[in-house]
Amino acid sequence: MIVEAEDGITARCKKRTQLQQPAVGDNVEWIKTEEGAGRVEKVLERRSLLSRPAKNGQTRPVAANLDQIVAILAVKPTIDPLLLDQYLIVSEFQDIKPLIVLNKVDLLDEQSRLQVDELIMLYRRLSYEVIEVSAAKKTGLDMLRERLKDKTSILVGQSGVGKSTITNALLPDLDIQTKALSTASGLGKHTTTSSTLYKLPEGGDIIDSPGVNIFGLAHITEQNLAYGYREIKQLADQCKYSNCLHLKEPKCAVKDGVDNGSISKQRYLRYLKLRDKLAY
Ligand SMILES: Nc1nc2c(ncn2[C@@H]2O[C@H](COP(=O)(O)OP(=O)(O)OP(=O)(O)O)[C@@H](O)[C@H]2O)c(=O)[nH]1
Ligand SMILES: [Mg+2]
Ligand SMILES: [Zn+2]
Repeated sequence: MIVEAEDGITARCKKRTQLQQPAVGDNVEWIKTEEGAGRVEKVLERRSLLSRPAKNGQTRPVAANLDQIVAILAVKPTIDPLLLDQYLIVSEFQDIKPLIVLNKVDLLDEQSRLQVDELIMLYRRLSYEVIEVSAAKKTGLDMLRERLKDKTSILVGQSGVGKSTITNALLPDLDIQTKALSTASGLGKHTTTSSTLYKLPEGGDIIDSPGVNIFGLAHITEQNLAYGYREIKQLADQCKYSNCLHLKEPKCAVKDGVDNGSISKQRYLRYLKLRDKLAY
């Protein structure tokens, strides 16, 4: 791992053997062992921590001290609302501010524009902020800069949506690797392999992360999953049973909400899908 000192000098570090695994965004105490190298001795207290599920029911830290999770969407390779919901659930659960960014708006044609508008409207109605950018054409970036200012933000989203391209566009002196999607499948191939934090010129930090599996629903219980859906959380106290999971229970305000259209059927179906994933 790379540690940056207050004076901006960086060092390639190992960690003390007994020490917990540090994550990107951690503040640490470290000692210099030789020129450009050192050892992390202590991880300082974290104000937030994202983790992902690891082997044998354990979790691995992904990023620490975040203020904001920026979920990037793009029509190419594809928009994955189920993945978006997972990011939003984690942000609700960890109480980290969410921001949705639609990248590659330059690629939208009339038909995909309509589809995307529908999706954006759904999330805006739930009070999520959605901003539109094109990292390639450099549009919408001032708004994004504004939202990133003085915060520590992580960019997440499936491989190929343009996380590294956005990072490059925000940091004039940077040139991190990005890769064209393979034309046959349109799918990304995980160009970025580890999370890296960069300092923004306007103040604040941005973390470019590798594709999709950087965090899952670690620590999320059935109840937390329901609370991760704002519209479900809002209606849940009107359900007959206080422990209602909004599946087949009678007098469920959430299912009534789906029936009368106040809750999006699509979102509810994704809730059910993620529930299945949790149980598994
Ligand atoms: N047309 C268009 N292409 C873009 C835009 N932003 C990124 N791309 C392209 O999308 C491809 C993938 O971009 P990356 O920045 O490598 O994607 P990533 O999210 O970092 O992918 P991983 O590192 O694999 O997770 C590259 O070919 C970029 O040039 C955009 O706004 N418009
Ligand atoms: Mg990348
Ligand atoms: Zn219910």
